[in-house]
Amino acid sequence: MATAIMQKKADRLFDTFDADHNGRLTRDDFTRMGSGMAAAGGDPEGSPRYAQVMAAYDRLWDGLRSNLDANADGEISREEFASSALWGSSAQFRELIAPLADAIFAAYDTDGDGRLSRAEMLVAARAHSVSEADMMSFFDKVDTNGDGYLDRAEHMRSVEEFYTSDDPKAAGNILFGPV
Ligand SMILES: [Ca+2]
Ligand SMILES: [Ca+2]
Ligand SMILES: [Ca+2]
Repeated sequence: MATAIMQKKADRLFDTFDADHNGRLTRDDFTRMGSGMAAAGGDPEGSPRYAQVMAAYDRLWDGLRSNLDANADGEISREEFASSALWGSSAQFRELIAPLADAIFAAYDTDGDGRLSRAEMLVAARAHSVSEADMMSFFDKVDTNGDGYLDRAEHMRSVEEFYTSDDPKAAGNILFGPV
């Protein structure tokens, strides 16, 4: 961690995850994001999709808490989040974040066809307060084979760039909007 672009991305992601804007990450934020994602996708409480989406966000929280909550108080502060050894490390990314990114991919893949359409990514944009224009600009950059879908590899590459690249021009940087 340390480079300016990394710091900006960490701040951006922290603000995205801090759904209740109280300056720290707790399980509540992830429950809120999960239900927001389910609502944006039109999945009512009690439906199998609702349960799947909530489980994905729950897993995301558990994975982050067990690795980033340095002082073990059940919350992740902005400092804990940004100072994590995770940023910039491909090894840490593969071990910690790649499985979480897979869970979120499944949560985004509403129709379960194994790829993310523009419509599915717009649902995610709504749930994470990213503008439609920003999401489409991200989509076009990371759909590297230009087939109009993000497949697993394209999605994973973009998430990996977000966490590990200090290239200010890396396409994955704008996963949650411009930095
Ligand atoms: Ca919070
Ligand atoms: Ca899909
Ligand atoms: Ca594609």
